[in-house]
Amino acid sequence: MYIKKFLDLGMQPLANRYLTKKDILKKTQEIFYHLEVGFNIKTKLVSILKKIPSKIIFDDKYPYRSSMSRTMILSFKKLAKNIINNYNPNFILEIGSNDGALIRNFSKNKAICVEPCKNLAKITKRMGYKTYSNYWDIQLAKKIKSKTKNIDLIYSANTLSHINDTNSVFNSICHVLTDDGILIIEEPSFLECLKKVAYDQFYNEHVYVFSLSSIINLVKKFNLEVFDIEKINTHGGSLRYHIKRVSNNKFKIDNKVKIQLEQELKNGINKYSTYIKFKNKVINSKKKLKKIFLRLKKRNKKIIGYGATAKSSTVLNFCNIKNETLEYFLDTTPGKIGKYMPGTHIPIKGYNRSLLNEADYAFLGAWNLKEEIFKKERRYIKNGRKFITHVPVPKII
Ligand code: JHZ
Repeated sequence: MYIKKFLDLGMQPLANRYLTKKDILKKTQEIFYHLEVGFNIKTKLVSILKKIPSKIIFDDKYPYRSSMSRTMILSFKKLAKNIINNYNPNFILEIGSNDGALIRNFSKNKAICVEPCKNLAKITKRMGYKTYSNYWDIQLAKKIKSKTKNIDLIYSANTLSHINDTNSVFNSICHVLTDDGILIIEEPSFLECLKKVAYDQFYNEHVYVFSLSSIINLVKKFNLEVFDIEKINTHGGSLRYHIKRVSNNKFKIDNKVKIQLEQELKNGINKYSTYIKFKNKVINSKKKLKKIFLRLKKRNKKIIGYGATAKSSTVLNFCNIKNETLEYFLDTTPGKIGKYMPGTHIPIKGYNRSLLNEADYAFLGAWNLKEEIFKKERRYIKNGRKFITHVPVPKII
């Protein structure tokens, strides 16, 4: 009732569902869904309208690996140091531990992982961490609480926005967290998404793109409050929320919280008209990106993709850019190499410099890792080759 639709990104495949050659030859039915995005005028929460059950998405073949970028490894290392210095927790629980990029910085007898994707859970188990390969819900929270009573720090990056039932998420967190415990959440910031016209933050896994305003509203129902935030550069501009129980008087609410709220209001995230303006920018972005590809193709330029991201899936399917235009993607992730992009069926090849050097232009699928990639590809750039980006406006760089 309170949700107002503002963006239609068309029929989209599941973003991380890379296809094998066999899938394509057999014409195995790919799952498509209508990707529409809405804004809740009451809670300020931005969400996709069609929610796909977690069990369909997060299975035992989930390909995304946090450790594939140095940027993420360093960001988690720094965070772990800060957690120890600022909170010195007795026991840590990570929800959505992926391949252990964060947890590896903590002692094995003081940390546990939750990771429903069995292929990933296997990695942290092998590293020696107790790992529950289950979805995060109250049943699991009860099981964990019955065994571990002193969890005073819960951390979750890029996971809570992937879970459809937000009430279950926070209810389960409150069940295991000690009274003076701290919850740290890290998620792409909707304000950054707005400023960068980063419409590719929307896909089936990102059920929600949070803002500070919407997080405050979500957690207050559980007597939780945000007492500090950090602006971080990961995943295209994220916010790290430090949250405590309202009853915990140990920490004062930092002024950064007030400043960020003011920024969000100033940028109109509480007004529907802002979302309509955003939609118009997305439509323009599509036109511009298609024009760039068309112009380069007319000049017989070879275009490839760099970083077969989930985000690219949204962009390419929305802009209808296929194999004839973008020949292949290069990526370092083992579970993506040799497969095909969802929907567009663009092949993904294992990263190698000579394949990159064959290209005149590379579409920056992982625009959020631009700094790291540009550093790595200094030579390619020095040789006069270019990248194409769509963020914040489509252009050749
Ligand atoms: P990256 C995923 O999104 C999915 P994606 C998920 N839903 C989410 O929320 C975020 O992550 C956290 C490759 N690469 O991080 C590795 C190279 O090939 O932008 C990755 O496939 N060479 C869980 O997929 C991709 O780029 C390189 O040198 O949008 C980056 O994916 C580097 C640095 C990366 O996330």
